[in-house]
Amino acid sequence: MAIQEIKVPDIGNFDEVTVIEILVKPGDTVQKEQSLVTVESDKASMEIPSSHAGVVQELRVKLGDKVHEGSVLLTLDVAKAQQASAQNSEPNQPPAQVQQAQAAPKAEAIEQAAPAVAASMAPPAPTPASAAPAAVAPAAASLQTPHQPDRSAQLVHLPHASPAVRRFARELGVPLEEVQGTGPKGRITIADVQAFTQAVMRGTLQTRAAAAQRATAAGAGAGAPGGAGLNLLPWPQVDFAKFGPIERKDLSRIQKISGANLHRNWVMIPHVTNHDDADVTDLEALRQQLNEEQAKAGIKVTLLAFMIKAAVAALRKFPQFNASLDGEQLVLKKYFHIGFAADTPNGLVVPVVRDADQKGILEIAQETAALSQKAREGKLTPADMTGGCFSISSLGGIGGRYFTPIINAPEVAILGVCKSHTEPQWDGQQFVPRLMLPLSLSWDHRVIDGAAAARFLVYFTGLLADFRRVSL
Ligand code: CAO
Repeated sequence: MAIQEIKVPDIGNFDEVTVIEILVKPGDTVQKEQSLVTVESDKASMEIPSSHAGVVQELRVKLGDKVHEGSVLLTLDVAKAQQASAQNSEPNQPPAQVQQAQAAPKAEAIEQAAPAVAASMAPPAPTPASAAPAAVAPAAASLQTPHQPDRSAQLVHLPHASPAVRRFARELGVPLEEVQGTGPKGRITIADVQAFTQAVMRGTLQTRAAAAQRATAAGAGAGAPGGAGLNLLPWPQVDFAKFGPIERKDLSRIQKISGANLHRNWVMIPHVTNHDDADVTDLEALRQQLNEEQAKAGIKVTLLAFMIKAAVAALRKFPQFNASLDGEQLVLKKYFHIGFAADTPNGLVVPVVRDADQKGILEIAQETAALSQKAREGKLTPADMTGGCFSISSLGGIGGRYFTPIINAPEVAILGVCKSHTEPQWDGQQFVPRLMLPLSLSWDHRVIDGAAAARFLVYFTGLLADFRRVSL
């Protein structure tokens, strides 16, 4: 017997989290990366994967326990897993169909435990009561439970759903206890949560919380408020196969999670996007020179590193961009962690370069390259993706002119970047060819005014046009 203690890994900025679900029991065989427990801070939740394969010997935590990095969750007999895998590789294996049937539950668990939890660790967007846009806030709010449920009751009476479904519901603000499960043994599936949301949006169903709110409003003689509910048409139900051949494909886990986060952010944050072009002719010459110098060291500098550095300078000058809304307060950050959107085969993730103010261009370039690689391999940890202050979404390596990036809550602004191109610019006497970089800045109008956004973008483009100013 070889016993291995499985401990809580680095969980980012969370000092202490609460165990809200235990997903295994003594005697269970677990795979490496399989989820063992779900933990929750006051703002986010995540699953803790196993660092080893093995058979669970002893649970060292129970529901409601507080744990931190290094806390022992359970012990595993890793030798048993090795024996099992050795046996599996021996002849006399069962026929293929039987093997598949046996492997199915494991595969599901591993899928749930995929390491990138970009969006699930992003704290939910704060929803201040005062400034939310009237047209959308009530619909979104109708999915929320107004009162924090009794915590001990929540821990004991968990609805029958997998952690992934539970998290998906939490992100949409869906009260799981009101959702009818259609899976095996009444298990609630992602589709059930989606159906619940659609029914609420269509108005054919209302949550108990919304019903209670309406009853209160009616009792107070308020009547139906004009702005309540989006009152949208039902989502079109189309039999696509009627029109031609089709194929159905499940969304990836990251797509489901990031989709729910993007949807929430897009609906709940009043976005405005400003566009401008930066003259990066001189910066591009500097970048190429640096790349020639650094070729031997294997360091490649792209515009992204310069933009991260320029973003730090702009955030310093305009601190309301380095902020988050918390109820009726603005949290102004004194640190500079810059996220960048990375396109991966499984979907969009946003790794974060920490303390970018304390790093040089070469160090940032190396770090973004390493984080991008990790992202594409699905190896980012929650710590790699949390704590961002401001994000950059660069489509510059692909093309296009401008787009309207969605703010990565609880941040209040994001910069979209497209491909630079040479075009004639008037220098006061004549047109000269200059390399221009299209930029799009989306900002949260609850926190930032149009004039401040324009100043931010003018300042930012000025930095890229004359990068020496970054150090001023
Ligand atoms: N203009 C012109 N060329 C650019 C450029 C720009 N703005 N930005 C990058 N390039 C060039 C690079 O210099 C590089 O060229 P060479 O190979 O000739 O040197 C090439 O484009 C590829 O760059 P890259 O994309 O690999 O590197 P990056 O540091 O610029 O970006 C990353 C890294 C992770 C941001 C990027 O790979 C990525 O995933 N972008 C997509 C982000 C995304 O999906 N955003 C949308 C979010 S909303 O859905």
